Amino acid sequence: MLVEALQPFRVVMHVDFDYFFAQVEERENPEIKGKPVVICVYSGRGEDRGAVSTANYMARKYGVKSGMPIAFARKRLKNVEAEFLPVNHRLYDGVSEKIMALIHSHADSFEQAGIDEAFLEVTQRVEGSFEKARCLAIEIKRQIFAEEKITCSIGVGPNKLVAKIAAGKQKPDGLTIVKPEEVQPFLLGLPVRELVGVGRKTEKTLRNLGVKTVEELAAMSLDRLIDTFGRSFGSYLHKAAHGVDESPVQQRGQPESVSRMVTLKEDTRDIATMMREIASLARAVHSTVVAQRFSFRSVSVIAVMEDLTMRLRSKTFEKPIKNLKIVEHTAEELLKHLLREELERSVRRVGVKIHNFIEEKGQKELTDFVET
Ligand code: DGT
Ligand code: CA
Ligand code: CA
Repeated sequence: MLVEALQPFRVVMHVDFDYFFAQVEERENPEIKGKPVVICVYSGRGEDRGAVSTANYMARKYGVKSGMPIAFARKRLKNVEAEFLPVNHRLYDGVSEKIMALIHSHADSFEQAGIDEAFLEVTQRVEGSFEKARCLAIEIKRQIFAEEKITCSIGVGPNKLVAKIAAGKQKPDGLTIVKPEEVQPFLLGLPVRELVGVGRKTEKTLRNLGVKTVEELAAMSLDRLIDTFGRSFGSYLHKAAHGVDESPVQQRGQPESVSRMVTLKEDTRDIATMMREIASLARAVHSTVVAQRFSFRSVSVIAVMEDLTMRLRSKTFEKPIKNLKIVEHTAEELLKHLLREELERSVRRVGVKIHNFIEEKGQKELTDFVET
C-alpha cells in the first residue's frame, strides 16, 4: 500500500476510559457526583468483606486504590460522606460495548485490550501525521462524551507500547502525544515498572541489579538481559527500553468456548462414575484456558443420553473465576441437577465446557482478592 511504503512511522492510539466503573456509576446516579465513590467486590462473607474494584479520583485523594480491602477504604474515608457501591458488571459491559463500537469505527485496525481500553492503528487515515492524529483523538473523545457521557484518556505514539504508556500520563480526560523523535526522552526518565510487561517481580530483579529507570535498563546489554530473563523476555525488555515495539494492532483470536467430551465405558446414571471422567475433562479444559491467561465466568456440563439426544446445563458466575475446584464442583452440581430432571435415560457421553472468557491482561483477578 502506498501510504505504508512512504510512511516510515506508524501512528497508534491507546484509549483508556477514566475510573471506568466509578464513572459509569456517577453517570447513572448524578446525586453521588462530587463525593468519593468506591466500587466494591463484596465477598459475601460479611459486611465490608471484599476488595475495592476501583474508585473515583476524589476517593483516590484519600488513598483509596483498586485491590485494597473494603474495610481499609472505609477507614480512609471515615469522616467523609462517601458512596460505596457494589460492582454491576452488566451495566459496565453495556457501556463498554457501545464505546468500543464507536472507537472501532475510527481505526484502520482495532484491538480491544480490556473492558475499558483499546488500541487503534490510525496510520493510514491520518496519513502518518501526528497532528492529524491529535485532531482525531480530540474528535474521538468528543464523540464518546457526547454519546456516552464518559471521559477517557488517549495516548498517541509510533507503537502500542508508547501509546499505552502515554495514555496513562495525563489522567483523567488526558491526551498525550509522543512523536517518534520524542520517544527516547519520554521513556528514559520513567521507572521500569511503567513499561508494559514489567511487574513487581521483574522490577525487583532489576532493582537488585541496580536498575530502576528505563534509561538504566536501556544501558544494559542484550546479552545480560537474556542471561537474566531468558531469550524471549530479555529481548522484549531490550526493545521496550529503546521504545521499540513491532507488535501489530489486531484483535487477538479469542475462542468462544473450550470443551471436551468422552464416551463412557457403558451407559450409566452413576454420578461417581461420571464424575471421574468429568474431573479429568475439567482439568484439561481448565489448563488450556488458564494457560492462555483467560479467566471465565461460565461452566457447562453436556450429556449425550443413551438415545443420542443431548442435554446441556450451564452456570454463569457474576465474577470471573479460574479455580479448577470451582469448575469440578459446578460440573458435579449441574450433572446432579440434570439427572434429577432426566429420570429415565442413562448417559452415554459426558462433556465439560468453559466459556464467557475474560482476558487477564495483567489485570488482577477479582477472585484473587475476595478469596483471601
Ligand atoms: P483509571 O484508568 O486509572 O482512570 O481508572 P480505572 O478504574 O479505569 O482503572 P483501570 O483502567 O486499571 O481498570 C478498569 C476497570 O477495571 C476499573 O474501573 C475496575 C476494574 N479494575 C481495575 N483494577 C482492579 C482491581 O485491582 N480489582 C478489581 N476487582 N477490579 C479492578
Ligand atoms: Ca481506565
Ligand atoms: Ca484500563
